[in-house]
Amino acid sequence: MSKPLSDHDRKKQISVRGLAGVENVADLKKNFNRHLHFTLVKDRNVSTKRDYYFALAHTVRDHLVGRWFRTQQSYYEKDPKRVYYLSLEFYMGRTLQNTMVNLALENACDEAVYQLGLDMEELQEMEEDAGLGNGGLGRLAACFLDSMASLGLAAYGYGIRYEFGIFNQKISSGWQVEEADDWLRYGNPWEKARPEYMHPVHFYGRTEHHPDGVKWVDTQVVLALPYDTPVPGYRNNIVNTMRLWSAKAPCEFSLKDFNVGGYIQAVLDRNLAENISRVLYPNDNFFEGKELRLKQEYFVVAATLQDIIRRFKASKFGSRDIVAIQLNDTHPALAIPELMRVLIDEEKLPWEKAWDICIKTCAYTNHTVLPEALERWPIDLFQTLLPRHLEIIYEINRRHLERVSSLYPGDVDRMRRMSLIEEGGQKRVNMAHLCIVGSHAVNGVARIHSDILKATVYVFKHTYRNTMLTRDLYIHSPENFMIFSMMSLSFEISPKLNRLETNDMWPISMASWVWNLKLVVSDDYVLLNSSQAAPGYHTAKMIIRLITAIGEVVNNDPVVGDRLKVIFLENYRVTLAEKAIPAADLSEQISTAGTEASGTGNMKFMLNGALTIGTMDGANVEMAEEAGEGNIFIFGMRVEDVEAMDAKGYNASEFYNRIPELKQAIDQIAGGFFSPKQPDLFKDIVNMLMHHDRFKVFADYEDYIKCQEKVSALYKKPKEWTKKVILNIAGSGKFSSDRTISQYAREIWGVEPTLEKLAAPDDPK
Ligand code: D6G
Repeated sequence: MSKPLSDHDRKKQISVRGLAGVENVADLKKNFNRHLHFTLVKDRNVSTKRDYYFALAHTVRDHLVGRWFRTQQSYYEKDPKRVYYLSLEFYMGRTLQNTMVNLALENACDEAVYQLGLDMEELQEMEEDAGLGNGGLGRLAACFLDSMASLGLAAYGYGIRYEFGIFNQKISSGWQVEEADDWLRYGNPWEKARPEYMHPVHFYGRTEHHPDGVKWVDTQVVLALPYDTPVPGYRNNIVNTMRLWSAKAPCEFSLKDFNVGGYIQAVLDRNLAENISRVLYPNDNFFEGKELRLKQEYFVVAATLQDIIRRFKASKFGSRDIVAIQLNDTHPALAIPELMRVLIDEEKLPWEKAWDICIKTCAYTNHTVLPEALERWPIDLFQTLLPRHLEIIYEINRRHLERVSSLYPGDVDRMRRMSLIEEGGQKRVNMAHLCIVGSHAVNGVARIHSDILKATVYVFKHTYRNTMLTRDLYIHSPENFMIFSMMSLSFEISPKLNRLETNDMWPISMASWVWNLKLVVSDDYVLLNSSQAAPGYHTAKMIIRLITAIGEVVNNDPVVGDRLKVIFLENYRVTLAEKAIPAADLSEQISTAGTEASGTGNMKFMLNGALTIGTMDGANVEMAEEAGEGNIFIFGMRVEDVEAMDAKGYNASEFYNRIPELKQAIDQIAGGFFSPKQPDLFKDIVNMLMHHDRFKVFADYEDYIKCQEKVSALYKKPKEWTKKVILNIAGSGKFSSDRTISQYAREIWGVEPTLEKLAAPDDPK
């Protein structure tokens, strides 16, 4: 089928990677052929590239099985404290290469695939991304799973097995168009359904208060069917589990319709229940407030807690210690009232005891301070969907406000600010407040973000001695990006390092990779943009349209067209990031100070050899510290400057009228220079920038341009540029998710990374 590597390329590859592991090659080939024959039921005359990918995936997966059993068995034998990472998103990307790397099978697989006359890269390209996330929050969860396994923690990821992940983006005539991400269409070789661990999840109904406790009755039931995906640690033979729930209608679903002769309708209606796990909400940093989303949030929490309690009761030393539950943002915040409901209504524990367990168990990671992102669910929706949970939330709030009022008698304003229930207009539950009150630890995702959070959480901290706001940073950067980066280091940086002794070295250029994409490349500069707009976010879509419009004009300009290209890479996702990030020279991290909690791309670019132009925001602050301020291009307002400007009042026209180039750029956008056929196409963007720009971007414009001039000057001195690149890479070690997870383990979860290695099982022969 494919073109194998040339002998020259293969020798080059072997000389870079070494030949370790070749002893497995014969077994791998045998198992590959066995899977092609018996699992795929294909012979080589009719096999497609996808069949070959599946045969390879199954061959590699076989090596996980023994390790997975042994790891899970050892957890039952040793009974360590379990850590549960609850997240509505796990942005995993592809699995094949990561598994081969972590099991040290990569060289042997490369060789086996080569001997079979196939091309490894082509097979890898057949794997669908598991795009069960929007961006940083979901990618963080995926990296954390990797690190928890690599550090030997008895950890689990729990989430939803969305049938459709983040949409596929197509650019059509310059506009974003969304297509459904049918990632499971050809099957997923990495998951295993576990119907024996199915749990019921209840919705709607009403509560009955009896002398012996509260009953939640007349509910509608949906079943949660788990699918397990193995999560291998890095070369330690440990394999943890990511368990994702899929919604199944029970057999008796809509039976009343059946009784009146509506059998067909009753079967068709099963879809309504099963819609719960149908699709990921494509909103990043934005609260949409849809009922189906609240159902998803309760669905994952209710199924997961039943599983946690089942495992807790089955464990050998059961009562020895509680478990740790980490809430990835407020999305799984219902874990708090659900744990209270189970402990009180089902396990019959008194409130105080249940609350003590709840606080000790739960910890909360905040991901943003932007008000439009904060989850505030209307009380009416809660009352209908989760009536018992609303009662519990009211009781948590009653006790909480009693405590506030005893500490601050008469301080009504404080009570209002700290309440879990927001009054005024539509009554809502503030999920962040619920998490802060119901957890023993709250953390932000970068030091500056934790500092900003303190202002919000401060009041809570004084009310609850057990509410710890972590002072230290929790910065994350994916382990596997690091491995990919090491690959690009060996291929790209080492020639560069060699050339350090000469005068003709040049910073890594995107050109080689972009050429591979068969894009037209200029000799001098390529400006790459890649992003996705939430389908309902008009401004974001217009910004994408503006970028493509600028590209249409600039790329065809007779003067600059051959020296500067503006390219929009469509469908940004994990696999695209893995290619584009190591290819970049300059990373722009230009959020208005105080608005980006951490960022994740910033650290990945740093680690992969790009220099940064950025504001003092999110992780940029610590990147500057680690690389040295002289090795990063910092510009713009600091948080204090932004606050001062807010106090004084921001006036975009002042900057527009004072800075001629800014005025020219805005006038060109407004006057149709980039959209000659529709001159007013970008009027909304211009109007926003001139009159309602809460990010105040014009205020940073002048400093940004000055800073870009410094970037350009340095780019002309390749030796100095490269030195800074090396200092950045050297300084990026702190941003490893292994370090982050070690810190979470010790400071929040009360567990020690074991760094244990299990003995290898016999590999499949
Ligand atoms: C995973 C791995 C498998 C294990 C199963 C159940 O599928 O080896 O038996 O999980 O583990 P528990 O949920 O009982 O811990």
